[in-house]
Amino acid sequence: MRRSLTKLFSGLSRTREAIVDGIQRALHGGRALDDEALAGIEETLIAADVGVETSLYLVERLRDAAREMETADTDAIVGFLAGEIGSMFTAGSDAEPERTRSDVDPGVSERPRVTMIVGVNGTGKTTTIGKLAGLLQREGETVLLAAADTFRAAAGEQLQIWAERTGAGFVFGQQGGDPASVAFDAAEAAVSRGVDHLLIDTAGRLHTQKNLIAELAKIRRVVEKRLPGAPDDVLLVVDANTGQNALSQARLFDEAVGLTGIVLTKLDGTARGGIVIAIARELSIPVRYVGVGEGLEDIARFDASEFARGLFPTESEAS
Ligand SMILES: Nc1nc2c(ncn2[C@@H]2O[C@H](COP(=O)(O)OP(=O)(O)O)[C@@H](O)[C@H]2O)c(=O)[nH]1
Ligand SMILES: [Mg+2]
Repeated sequence: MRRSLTKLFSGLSRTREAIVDGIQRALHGGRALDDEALAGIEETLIAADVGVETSLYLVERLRDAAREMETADTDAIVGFLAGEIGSMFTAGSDAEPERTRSDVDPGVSERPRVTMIVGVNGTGKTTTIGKLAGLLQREGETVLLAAADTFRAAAGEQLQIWAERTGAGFVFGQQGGDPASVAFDAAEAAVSRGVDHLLIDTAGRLHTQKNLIAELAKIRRVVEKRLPGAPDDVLLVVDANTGQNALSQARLFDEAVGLTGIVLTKLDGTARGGIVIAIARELSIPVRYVGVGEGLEDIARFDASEFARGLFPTESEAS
């Protein structure tokens, strides 16, 4: 298997086992794919956080297909669902191309590409920045990290450790300092050092949510002022264990700061990885990366067909 597929495959193991077990239970005793079995499969998908609407849709498709299936065994059903899920992502990506400005703005190649990382506390923002820095540097790009989470004590030190581990540059923000001025200084430094990428870490919690949103909007404005067209990406980091709440977080942040993508973390520890499917179907914001562990290399660029295969691989891919 390709390396990124292996990561996704093992990261999705708990989700996969839960779904495959549920399908087997629903078909217990070789029962035909009758209403009761279909209801069991629907429950299984909902429990994996595929989303109610999407689960209903998949089960209806399965009901239609069942009439033409010779044998309704687990393999046939899993194969069918993998195909449906794969085409669901493809349909979504046709409708919504990646929302990055660098594609349309040729000036972008002459300045650092700026990515702001946002999301609620503890979802994995700082860790994701560390892993992203590693990924980009392994690809030969130069990276500068900005510690614009000045709210939480030790947030800066945590990011600095990632900078040291990956060899990325680092711009520090004093605890209690103004995050927007850290971002501004970092934008200056990124230009003067001539780096390819600036990754900006932000706070996930302030005294109120309103303050947080206002602060993120200010960081955004300040960066844009220094580097017209930036930020190129605003990525929301979401914990896969959050369940359907991930959708409301995404809507909130998108409205407030305009998201270009989602990073779904902690897929490794959850049996609810179906949230990726719900996000793809219910939001027009693409999942760009997934986090599959706490280590430096535990990140993968998200690819829809790899995801469908990671969730439901064929026998040869699984071996
Ligand atoms: N298992 C697992 N843990 C993760 C992942 N990403 C982050 N974490 C852990 O989640 C915790 C919070 O991460 P942190 O980056 O500090 O979150 P932040 O508050 O959003 O910056 C830390 O213990 C991380 O090691 C992941 O993909 N998988
Ligand atoms: Mg953090």
